[in-house]
Amino acid sequence: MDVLKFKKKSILQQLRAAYQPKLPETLKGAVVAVKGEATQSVGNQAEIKALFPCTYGLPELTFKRDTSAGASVHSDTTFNVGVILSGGQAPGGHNVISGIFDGIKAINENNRLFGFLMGPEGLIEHNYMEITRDIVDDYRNCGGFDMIGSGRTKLEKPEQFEKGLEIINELGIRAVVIIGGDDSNTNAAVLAEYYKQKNVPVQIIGCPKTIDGDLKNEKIEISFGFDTATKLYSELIGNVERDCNSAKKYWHFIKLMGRSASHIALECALQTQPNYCVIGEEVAAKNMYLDDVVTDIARVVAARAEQGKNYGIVLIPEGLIEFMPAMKMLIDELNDILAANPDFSKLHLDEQREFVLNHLTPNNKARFETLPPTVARQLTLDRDPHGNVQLSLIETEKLLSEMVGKKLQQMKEEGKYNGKFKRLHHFFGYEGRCADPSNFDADYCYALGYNAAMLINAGATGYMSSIRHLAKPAAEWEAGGIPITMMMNMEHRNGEQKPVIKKALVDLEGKPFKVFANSRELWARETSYIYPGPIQYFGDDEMCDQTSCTLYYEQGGE
Ligand code: FBP
Repeated sequence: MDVLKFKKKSILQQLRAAYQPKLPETLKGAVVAVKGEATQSVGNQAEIKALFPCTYGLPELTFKRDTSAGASVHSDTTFNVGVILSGGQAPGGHNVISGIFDGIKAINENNRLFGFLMGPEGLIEHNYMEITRDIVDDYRNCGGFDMIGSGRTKLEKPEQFEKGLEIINELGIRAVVIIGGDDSNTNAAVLAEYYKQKNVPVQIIGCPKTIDGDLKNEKIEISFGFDTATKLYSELIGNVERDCNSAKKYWHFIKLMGRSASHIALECALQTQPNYCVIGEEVAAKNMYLDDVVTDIARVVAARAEQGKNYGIVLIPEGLIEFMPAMKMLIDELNDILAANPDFSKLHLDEQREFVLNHLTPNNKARFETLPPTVARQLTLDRDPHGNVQLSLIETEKLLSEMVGKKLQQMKEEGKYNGKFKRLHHFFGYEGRCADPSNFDADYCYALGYNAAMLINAGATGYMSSIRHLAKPAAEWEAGGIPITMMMNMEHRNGEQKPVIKKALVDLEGKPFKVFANSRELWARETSYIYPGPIQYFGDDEMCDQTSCTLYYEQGGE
């Protein structure tokens, strides 16, 4: 056997590369941009307008097919484009890039695409590569961000914008597409404003990316990556459910990624029907303390034990603790302490704890002291460059299961519980972010990228690429651009009030939550698990093109 003979790609990868993503009919040819009314930001209008004098109030753009005689997408003018992948990985990033590539090439074959390496840092440090057809073809419909890499550097300072401008000018770049979440698209808006104020002819276009699903609003129906990541987590949860239902001896506590919002947990609950799922937004609305959540889970465990079922599945959103008002106050104060003391991380671990205890106000100090030391320590880890707590590093699943165990012990002593409670922990997060995109994400991402190319051609800047009516077949999707300032409000970040894109949290009045809330008591009592199985890439459209339950219900599904 030739030991040196090894495969470069799996059979699935090879077959998947040949998949042609579906493009909305509107984008299959020449387009005209129809302008809507002037827009307003979702909050703090006066402040946002003052901070973005040149890009505030822009009209929404909707593309229509240009059916006039001789209309063509081709233009004789050539231009170059830069692209940045920013923040956490999300399935479909490579398809956004291939969409941009095909879009600009449809406009003029001589247009060129440059990828800045390892996120916004690549723009500032002038690390880039030209993305040629061979490279694009190698990554079509593949997961990951490894074509150019990603990073979390925050683009916020004029020095960074000026450094970026040097390389933009050197490469003759007319527009930069920033593919990122709410923070990265906030940066895109700031950058667009900066260049416009300086009268520099560089356009900035954002693309909505994040598995968390919290970058959405009336105009951006979902961020890409959510569909694939939740399908993959649901497959894994389904497998754990089946194992659980086979052995009937463990309670599985599964933490799911998703940062602050609980969209991922809710979607996975709708797909898999676990015995319990915590929704952070509900915890906040009901002003629940950690002990209230623990007591409720213990109630379900005890009720199942009465039926002889000493097993079950609990889903926990990674951002849960931020939703508990008392914990939120503690985290906010810790954020400010850490922001004001940049050398904090250089202290020895014991000194760090001491430092924090000396700086917290009395109520927060008391709260901090009652937390298990590992969790307390995890709360003081470095923030990300946007000032966010690194929630993925906090072991909420262990914290909750430990506390539920203690509560059950107490109930046992009071004669209110007589079961067995063996627990296991899981965290599903990173394994979902680089999966090969589902057909939905492959199509959606390609359309977002292709549409970004059309926005550039239309001269737009400070806009987010928007593809709408996503519950319909891809051919009927609507394409256009939404001014990023329209999604912004002022929030407290890193000890200051900053303009940021408003995060979308789970709407407790929305249909996805209502469907869940109406079923959860039944799922708690009866074992009603659903095993969704793996993402299907080939087969009936009905199976392969399924959208998420969240999108389905949000768009009127019954
Ligand atoms: P984005 O918001 O940048 O898309 O990142 C999402 C996310 O996957 C969160 O769900 C998670 O908390 C975080 O990234 C983890 O960040 P890191 O990759 O830096 O560990």
